[in-house]
Amino acid sequence: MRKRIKEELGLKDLNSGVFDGEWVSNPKGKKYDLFSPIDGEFIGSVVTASKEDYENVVRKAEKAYEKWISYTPPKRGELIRLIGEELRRNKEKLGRIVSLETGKTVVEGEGEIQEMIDIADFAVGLSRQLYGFEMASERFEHRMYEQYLPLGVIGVVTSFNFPSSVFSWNSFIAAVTGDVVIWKPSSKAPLTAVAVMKVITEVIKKNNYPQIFFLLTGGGSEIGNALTEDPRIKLISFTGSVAAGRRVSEAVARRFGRVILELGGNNGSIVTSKADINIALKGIAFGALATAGQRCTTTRRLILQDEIYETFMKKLKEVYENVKVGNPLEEGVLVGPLIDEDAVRDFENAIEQAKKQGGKVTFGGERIKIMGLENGFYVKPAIVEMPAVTPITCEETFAPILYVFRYKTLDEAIRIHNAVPQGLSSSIFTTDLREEETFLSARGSDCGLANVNTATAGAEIGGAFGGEKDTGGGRESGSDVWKLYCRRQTVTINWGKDIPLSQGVRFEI
Ligand code: UN1
Repeated sequence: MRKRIKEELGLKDLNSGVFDGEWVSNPKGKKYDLFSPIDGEFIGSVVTASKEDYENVVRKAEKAYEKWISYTPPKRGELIRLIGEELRRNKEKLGRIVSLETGKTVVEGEGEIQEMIDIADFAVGLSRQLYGFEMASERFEHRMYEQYLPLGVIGVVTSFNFPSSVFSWNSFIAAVTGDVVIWKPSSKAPLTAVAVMKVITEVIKKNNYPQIFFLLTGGGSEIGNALTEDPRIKLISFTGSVAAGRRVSEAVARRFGRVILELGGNNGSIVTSKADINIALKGIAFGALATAGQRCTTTRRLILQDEIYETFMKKLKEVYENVKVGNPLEEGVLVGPLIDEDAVRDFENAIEQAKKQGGKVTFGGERIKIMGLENGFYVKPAIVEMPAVTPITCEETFAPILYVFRYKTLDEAIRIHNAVPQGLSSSIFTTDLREEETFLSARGSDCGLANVNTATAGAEIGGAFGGEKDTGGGRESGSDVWKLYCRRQTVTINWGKDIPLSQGVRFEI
């Protein structure tokens, strides 16, 4: 595998993790070796940014911003279109790098790149639709409207589980509004970031556009903190844990910067006795098992109605029994490894705690060894039946653990559903109009994403993606989220021959 990823990356002589408009040939940070979670094999190294590299990149990014704002939004969109085309050509290759580095299945690795292509298309259309409102002025021969101007240099901090698509959700949208982006990828998935940046920056160079995407690999405590505390970085879009997000939020608020926070999810699906059982089974299995339970949107809690509890659980366990765990590069495998040893330990600890809190593990729940991949991080997905909402079920464990709860009335189901601190995604499986409308009403799901008869995971790019409560309140990707990357300006123009004042105030001189 070692040779393969080096070849696929096209990075034989390049392991720089810093891009300042050019690949910095000798960054002054540390050299990290990366190992695939699939089999523990070495897949490449990356040299991270030092404080000095950081300063250099921020200065270059500020310079790039001065150039970038002289391009009209449709011209900026044209660049994103070219990038989208190149991503289409490189989908398979980049997808494979995602799989090797994060352990995603082949279709999910490619899906990650497809998500980048989709958001590129969206951003191209958007580049001609950055609409402001015009409002009626109370003053004669006056015109009022709102316009959206770019913020400047922004920072995008991404996590390992979506190592490139979340970058593009933020960056392609921000770029058409006129912003310039510094990307700090997760230390667990920097090779994907280097590979993606290599593709993107070559398109930019070939087409004589200014480089507007910059890369700083490095740890959260160095590079992450530097970005967070730097008033030159107008917005930080952060994806990561609740604890880290709280620190980012406080630090950025102190300097009146802006944040977009995409923190933990602890997503629940309610399956009622009126559900189409086949759809529900597929939705729950995909939600709970895809990406080995390492999505922010993973279904972590199943809330099942009393009447169907036993029959549904029996079928669900049959589905789990048939799901193949193993080498994600092999066809037919649906669940690959966890990202690292710590993740396996978190999985085991959570199961232990759930047991202490009255849970019964009725499927899986232990580490497994896959023949030939002994150094990979594989677990058997767990189903844990809980007597009630307990502290461990209020936590997000980034692993395939599905806690199951029993309920009698929909009100009770919604109470259980909303009892956790996180508020990212949710779903209900039912064919009953009243049940689904209740779930979607003000007394229903308290999450940023609410789904009916489909999984908590697998959102499309066209909607605003994000969540409430401890998830941090941020929104990324589609809809009118582009406004978050802009400063809003209210404009008043007097084109008359007098200067009337608002509220009828007179000021005669
Ligand atoms: C994340 O887990 O951080 O909705 C993002 C989904 C994906 C994105 C997840 N489209 O599952």
